[in-house]
Amino acid sequence: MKEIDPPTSKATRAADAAPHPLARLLALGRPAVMGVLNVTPDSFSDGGRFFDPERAVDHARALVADGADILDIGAESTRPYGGAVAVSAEEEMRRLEPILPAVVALGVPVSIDTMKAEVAAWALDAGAAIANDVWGLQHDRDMARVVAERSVPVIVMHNREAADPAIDIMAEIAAFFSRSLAIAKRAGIARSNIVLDPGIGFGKTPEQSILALSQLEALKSFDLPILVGASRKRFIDSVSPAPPDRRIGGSIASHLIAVAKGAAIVRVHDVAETVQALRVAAAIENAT
Ligand code: HH2
Repeated sequence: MKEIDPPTSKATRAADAAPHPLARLLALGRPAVMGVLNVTPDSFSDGGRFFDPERAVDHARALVADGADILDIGAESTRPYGGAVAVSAEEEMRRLEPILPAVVALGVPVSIDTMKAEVAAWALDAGAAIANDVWGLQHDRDMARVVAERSVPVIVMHNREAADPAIDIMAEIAAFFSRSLAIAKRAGIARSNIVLDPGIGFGKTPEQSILALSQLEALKSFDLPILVGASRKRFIDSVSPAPPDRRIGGSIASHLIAVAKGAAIVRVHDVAETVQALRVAAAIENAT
C-alpha cells in the first residue's frame, strides 16, 4: 500500500511483517463492509436493542452471517444530535466485557469504537484489531500512543463540537485530517495503519454531510483508505423524512455513491441489504 513510516521498535517491525487482517481486506479489490454493534441503551439508530450481552453476541453473529467483513463495537453513544449520555471508561468496559471475547471469536476483525484511550487499550489487548476514534486522535491525546504501541490500524474520523453552516466543510475536514496525521506521525503510527473517515453527521449540517459525500473524491489526495458511515443518519431524513430504522434506502444510496467515489469501507447497520446492493452494483459495472 502506501508509504510506511520507520518502525519504532523491534515489536513494531515484527507486527509489520505479517499483513494485518484489515490490509488483507483492503487488498481484495472490493469494498469492505463494517457491521455496527452498539452495546448502548441510547444509540440513535438502534438504542437499547443489543444492550443485553446475549442479544448483542447473537446480533454480531447475524451480522457476520449477513456478510460483515469487520465488526465495529461501541459501548458509548456518540449521538451527535444531542441526547447521548457520556459514560465513564469503567462503564464502557463493563458493558463490553461480557461481549467482546465472544465477538472476537467470530473470526472477523473487530474495531473498537471509543474516544477513550483507556478503553481502546483494554479492548485491543482483549482481541480487538482496529481502533475507531470518532475524534481522530484529537480528543484523548493518549489514543495515538495506544495505537502506535500496538501497531494496529486506526480510523481517524472528522468531528467538531458544533456544526457551522458558514464553513467550507471540505477544507475543514482536510485541515482536521492534516492535524490528525501530524499527531499520528509524532506518535509513530505507520501511515499504512491509517484510515480516514469524513464523519458523516458529526459536527455537520445535513447539507454539509451531503456535500461531504458528494465531494468525497477530494479526500483521495491523502492517498489513504476512506471509510464512510452514512447508515441511518439524519441527513437522510432531511431529504426524505423517515425514522432511523426506515432509512435503509437512503443509507444504501449513500454507500453506493461513496464507494463509486472511492470509499474502501462502509460502516452500516443493515449488512445483508448493503452487501447485496454492493454486489449487484459491481456486477453491473463489471459486465462486459
Ligand atoms: N458513526 C457513528 C458512530 N461511530 N465511527 C466512524 N468511524 N464513522 C461513523 O460514521 C460513525 C462512527 C454513529 O452511528 P451509531 O453507532 O449507529 O450511533 P451511536 O453513536 O449513537 O451509537
